[in-house]
Amino acid sequence: MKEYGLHINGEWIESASRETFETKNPATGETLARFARGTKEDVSKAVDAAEKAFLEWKQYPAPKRGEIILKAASILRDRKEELGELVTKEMGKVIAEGKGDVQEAIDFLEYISGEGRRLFGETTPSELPNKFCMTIRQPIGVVGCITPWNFPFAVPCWKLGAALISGNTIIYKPATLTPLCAATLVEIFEEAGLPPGILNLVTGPPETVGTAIVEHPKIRALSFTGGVRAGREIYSRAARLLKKVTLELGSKNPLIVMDDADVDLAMEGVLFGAFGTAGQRCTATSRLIVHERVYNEVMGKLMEKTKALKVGNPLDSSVDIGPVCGEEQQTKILNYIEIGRKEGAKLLCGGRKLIGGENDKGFFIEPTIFEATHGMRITKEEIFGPVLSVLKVQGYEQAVEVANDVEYGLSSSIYTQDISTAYRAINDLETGIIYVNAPTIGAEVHLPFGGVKNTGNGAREAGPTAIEEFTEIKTVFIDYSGKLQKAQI
Ligand code: UN1
Repeated sequence: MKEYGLHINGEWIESASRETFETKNPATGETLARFARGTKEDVSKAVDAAEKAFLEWKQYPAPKRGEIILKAASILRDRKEELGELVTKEMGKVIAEGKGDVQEAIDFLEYISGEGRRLFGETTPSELPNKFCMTIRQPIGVVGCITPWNFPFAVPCWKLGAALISGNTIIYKPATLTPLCAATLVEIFEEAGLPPGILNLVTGPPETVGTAIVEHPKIRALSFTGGVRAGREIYSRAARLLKKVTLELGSKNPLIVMDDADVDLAMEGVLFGAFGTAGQRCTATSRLIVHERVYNEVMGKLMEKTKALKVGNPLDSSVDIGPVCGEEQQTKILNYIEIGRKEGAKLLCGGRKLIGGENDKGFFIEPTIFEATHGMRITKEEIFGPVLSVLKVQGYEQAVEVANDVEYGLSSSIYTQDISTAYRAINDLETGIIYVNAPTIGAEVHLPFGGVKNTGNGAREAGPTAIEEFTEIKTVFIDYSGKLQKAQI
């Protein structure tokens, strides 16, 4: 079995604890590799290396940094099939989506490599003669990137790519469920020519490695994607050190089907949105809000299509839904299903884990649909699994009211043929991302990604906004008048 250490200053080293942990295939239970369990001391060591490397990396011309990132993208492209399989084996999403995860990483790295030739500042006239004003973007220094397991290539690349092009050096802590994808990504950046010390990988549990990153005074910025509870903890601890923090947290994404919708199209969207990645996307459709006039038609079609979904080993290309990512996830999801039952939601299909034979080795849950009432916990809390709550509404106003009445605001969707309704929804739905006639998942990398309310703190990853997270603006005044000129006086 492969063993990995921590990657610090360009070398694979043992952790100070000498302890290890394993990563397993959630479909089969097979152990994939063993990893070093990092400690606070290891994080400090990584920060020392990153601090030193920063001195050189920040002087490296940004277009040259872009070339390394582009090279990493091309290695990912050459190895897409194999890496897609790795995602599927370690995280459990079906193989087409495993490759999609890698493709999203490629897309973003290609996109952000070009930012090396932009990193635009602004120029503006001065209020005084013979004086010039502009802004430039500068890197922050050593930054911490803490990433989730659900997109083990795409989401890390959003963060690492943007941090690197901006000239920062990185302490990278991947989720403990997907360290093999992370280590492979680090190897790829190294192969692409990234000098030592710039990207340091410290694997290990959030309580030790995560906390050490959050509390290390020399890590000036943090980028975190994960649960809302952890996000709150990170934000408050980092606040004491006045760190710059980007948070991408929970969601409860609604998909509205209006009475004039193309119902067949909408049902395809719901199926992909709710059960793609076994519902383990920040963007997953977790609430289906249906106009009463099409309710029966929607439910009939939805049940029929959901019952036809095949759950199983995600490497089998005929499978629609793979396992959820580990026992903890499975327990949490099953617990929510139980909560739904107890609070009186009507279980329309699914609701169980798959048992017997090969199923016992993995963590499979049937696609589950509840007919629910707005306000139940299953309609308000993030479940992060293949569980959909359906809510019947009387019309547009109520649909929007229900859609917005949650603490989160990442993604939303409306199916309607009416252009006015579509534009009203674009205006009215309180989310950072909205889709018209498409499900809540599937954002493209050259547009900003992020949410409002408790989904985060308003920062946007990906797109042209990606670099904001990782740069400081410096304001420059150049006075060539040869005399002291006093602004405002
Ligand atoms: C996530 O779930 O954290 O929009 C990211 C999507 C993907 C990214 C999801 N492109 O569904």
